[in-house]
Amino acid sequence: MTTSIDYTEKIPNNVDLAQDRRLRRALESWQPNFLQWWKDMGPALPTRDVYLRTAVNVGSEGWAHFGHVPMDQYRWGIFLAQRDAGRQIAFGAHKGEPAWQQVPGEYRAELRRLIVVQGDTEPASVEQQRHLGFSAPSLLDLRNLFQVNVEEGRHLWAMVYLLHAYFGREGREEAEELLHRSSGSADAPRILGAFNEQTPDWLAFFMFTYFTDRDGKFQLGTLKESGFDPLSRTCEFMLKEEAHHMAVGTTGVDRVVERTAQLMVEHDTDDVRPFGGIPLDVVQRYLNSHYSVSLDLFGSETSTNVANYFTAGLKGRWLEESRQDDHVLGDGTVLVDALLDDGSVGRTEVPALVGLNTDLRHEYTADCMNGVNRWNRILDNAGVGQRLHLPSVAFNRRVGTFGGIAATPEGTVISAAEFDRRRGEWLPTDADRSHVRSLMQPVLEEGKIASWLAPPKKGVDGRPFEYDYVHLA
Ligand code: BYC
Ligand code: FE
Ligand code: FE
Repeated sequence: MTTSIDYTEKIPNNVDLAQDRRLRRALESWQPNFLQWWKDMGPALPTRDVYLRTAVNVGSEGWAHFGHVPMDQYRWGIFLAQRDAGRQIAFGAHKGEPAWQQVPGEYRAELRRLIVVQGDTEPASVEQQRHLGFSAPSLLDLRNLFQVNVEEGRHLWAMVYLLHAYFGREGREEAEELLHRSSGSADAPRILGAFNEQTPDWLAFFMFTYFTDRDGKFQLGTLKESGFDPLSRTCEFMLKEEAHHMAVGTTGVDRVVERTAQLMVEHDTDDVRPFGGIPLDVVQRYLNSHYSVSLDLFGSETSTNVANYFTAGLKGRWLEESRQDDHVLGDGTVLVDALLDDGSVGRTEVPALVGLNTDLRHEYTADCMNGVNRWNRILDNAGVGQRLHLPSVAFNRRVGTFGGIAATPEGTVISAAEFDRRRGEWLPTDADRSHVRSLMQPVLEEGKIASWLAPPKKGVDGRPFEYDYVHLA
């Protein structure tokens, strides 16, 4: 196999689709359904073309090509990282065996489930972000939104390829279902909670790409370890694209915080609303909301599902190979977040295998801290004394140990009544949302930027900020 991608095919790919007529035909018959879905549920703002990157090579250097393309002609394709012929399974009961090139029959259902859950999130995020184009704060931001959207569409292709290529008729049915469920739908919602929430404004979009795409980074990281080699190679390449999505979130929140701090200093007040800014306490409440909803995406603190996935060799740990243990976890223990007997939030010891959701969630939290530290540095440099914080693992949870209790952002367990009373201190209020919404006036002139955030430090692909990144229809 080469690392470069065949663009002469109807479906660009580096998996030799030309050699497999049945698979190619199946995917080519799914393609119009995907395009119809994109038209119905994808970006609603009409555009002529957008300055997008398209993958041209899965190798380590020069993998993307940039150019203006009409979005509905984006070349969504199937790109797997290069195969390592000697790859062995790194963990679980099959540790040391050659990685699987076909689905092991005994794990078929579990593997399909993991791929479907992963695949379900990708189109969901496009649906959630569908209307944001109408309120973009600059052309560059608009372009970044669309870049994220087309790539999430491609991530759907990545999972649909696996379903079609390795799961027969059931796989094809699941691929259809991925286009039928939809975010927020009453009768056919998306599978995971966070993907049925709304992304009503750009602060929510930046928080989503920071916190929720970051769940993507960590989940894909564990699936990259999978003994099922095609899944591993698919996820490896998806992670490359994922880095940009998270950068959009990181720099987006950077720019909001920078602008807010600037207005606070300039006007010597915390209430920057009259000056077209977003107050820091509103930023904190959005952060609290997106972080806690994203923590739910890791599942329960203890889970036999995840223990089974690991032992079966389907889903590893974050950076599995750098872990200093036997990679089987037959008898180890770990500390997981728990509600202690005295009613406080703490940690308790459980067998390592059942604690793997928590293991991953802890990796995620440590990574999230980097953003918070970075935003606090921006505040510090501007001479502002306030700081942003990650709320407690027990705050505002729906899934797992803390799903049934109420806790403050500091992690003190309180009554449901008190939580309801004080909710507006901690989670976005209607007033917060309507203030943010009032700021969401589109700024779509080259080189111009909305009032509520600082301009980006640099453009895309060496272009300046002032550039025609998007041609509107
Ligand atoms: N909402 O045993 P448990 C991304 C269910 S993001 C609703 O603890 P498990 C992206 C669970 O299904 C990455 N239900 O869960 C980001 C189970 O149901 P059953 C997405 C939930 O199985 C931005 C039950 O509760 N990828 O790529 O250990 C833009 C018991 O749960 C939720 C993946 O998630 C929830 N939040 O782990 C675009 C990777 N959580 O079986 C894209 C694949 C749990 O009792 N998925 N439940 O009926 C997995 O690895 C696992 O399914 C999970 C949960 C980590 C999600
Ligand atoms: Fe994705
Ligand atoms: Fe993403």
